[in-house]
Amino acid sequence: MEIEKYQIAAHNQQQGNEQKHRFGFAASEHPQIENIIDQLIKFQIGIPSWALGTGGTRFGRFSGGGEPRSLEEKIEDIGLLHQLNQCSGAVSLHIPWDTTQDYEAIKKLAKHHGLRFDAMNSNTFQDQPNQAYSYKFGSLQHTNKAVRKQAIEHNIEVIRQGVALGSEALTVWLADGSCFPGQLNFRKAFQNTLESLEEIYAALPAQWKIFVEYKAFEPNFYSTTVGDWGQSLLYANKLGPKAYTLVDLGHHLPNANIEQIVSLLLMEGKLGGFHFNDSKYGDDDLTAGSMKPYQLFLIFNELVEGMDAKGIDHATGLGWMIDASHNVKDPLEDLLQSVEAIMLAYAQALLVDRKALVIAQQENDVARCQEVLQQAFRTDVRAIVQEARIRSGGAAKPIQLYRELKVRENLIAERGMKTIAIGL
Ligand code: AFD
Ligand code: MN
Ligand code: MN
Repeated sequence: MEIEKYQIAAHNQQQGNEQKHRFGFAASEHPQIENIIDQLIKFQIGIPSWALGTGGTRFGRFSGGGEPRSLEEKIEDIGLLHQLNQCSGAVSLHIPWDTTQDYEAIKKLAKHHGLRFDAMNSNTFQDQPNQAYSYKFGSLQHTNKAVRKQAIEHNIEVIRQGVALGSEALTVWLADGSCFPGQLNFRKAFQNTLESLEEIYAALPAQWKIFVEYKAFEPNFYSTTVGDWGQSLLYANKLGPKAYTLVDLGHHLPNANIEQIVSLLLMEGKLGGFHFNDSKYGDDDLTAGSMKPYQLFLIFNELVEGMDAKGIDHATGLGWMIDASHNVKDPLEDLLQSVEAIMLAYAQALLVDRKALVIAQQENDVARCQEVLQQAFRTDVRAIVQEARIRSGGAAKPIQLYRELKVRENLIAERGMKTIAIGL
């Protein structure tokens, strides 16, 4: 299914004057509004190929039907999102789940939908059929060199596939670690992982980056070999200038100050990319902004401040991606909500009165510092984000139009009720 431009135009027409009034008010309040709109229009968020189907938990999986059965259908789904919001213009693939035999056809299809290929993801957290060695006790960290070699070769193969598609980054997320005290020698596990990453790093083409994603726990429950941002930064620093840390919002211990992590990684020039999601308890993979919208804003506040301090282009300087899972919502509706929440937080961060904040910080006027931040956070920026979306050809109300056009019903009719997205 594809959404036609005229359907979006008709929907936008039906909205009447409400948006004009709300945006007019916002414009009267914020003289820099056109600048903000330009930045919002440029900002694109990568959709992970694994978030288009029902994620499920280890207890069960309740599909809503019409899930993409192939890489082509995943790209079509992201195309639908991008048509609706005009800011989901990238896809992040997972190999081997999304391996294709016909790169040119996939590139053509992505281009047709206005999508580019963001970071490629390797997978050494599962065993694949016909694989010689098991990853039960880790991959790049493994005590057996043959297992490490197999995992290194897989990552190099992912780079090769990414090159064929025009991607320019590899994200390595390792499930490596240990479940019980004494199981691992931490230093040996680190050294093995570093040596393995060095071999992968050596295979990166000139323009490429490698993102080292960290996670505090799960599937291992005692130690994780890339367990936090400090460990990820150690690897990134040792590997060299093409290596960066990737921050997944769900991969911290409770109450971690993620905005401070982001600020310091940016300062060090080592923040490479983001996986947005939200959580209440752990790596819940919930809709971005659904639990802690203030935290999301504070993270964007540091991102904007830190990127501006270094002259980094907001839209292209970092890899902006979602990493989510959907147990109870329609994955496409959920992704529309996540993208919207990210854009709202970004817009609010752009509104922060930086000069006033610097003065208040300098004067240790703590109450004023909070006032400045919350002035931006409590501003209703929905009309601003909506205006940016409409101007770039998207729908005024993406979820409303998605429902009016009965997109899910159409996908079920096309693909069937019992389909399972590849990889899930
Ligand atoms: C994991 C990690 C990582 C990985 C993904 C796989 O966050 O980004 O690629 O989920 O589904 O939790
Ligand atoms: Mn992730
Ligand atoms: Mn995760």
